[in-house]
Amino acid sequence: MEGAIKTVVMQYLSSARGKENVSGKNFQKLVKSQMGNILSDTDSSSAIKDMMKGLDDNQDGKVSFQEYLSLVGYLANSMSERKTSASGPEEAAKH
Ligand SMILES: [Ca+2]
Repeated sequence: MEGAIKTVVMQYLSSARGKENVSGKNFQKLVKSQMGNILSDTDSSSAIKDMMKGLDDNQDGKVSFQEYLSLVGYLANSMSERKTSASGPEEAAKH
């Protein structure tokens, strides 16, 4: 678990390259390289762009650590719903 948290933080820091935010371009790379199995349309740049717009609370075109964490939280949440749902994808989609 500690290793997983460390990975989450280190991936962000390496994508941010010493800055406080991850640029749109580096966010694309981060999602494509790290979340390809968990997210279905990571090979579509426009889908990632749309996702980034949804995350970008302060609309500065960049992803802050807080905004990144909401994506991580969303993914963790959908993963736990998939694992706990006994009744298949249709039922899970209603939540
Ligand atoms: Ca932002």
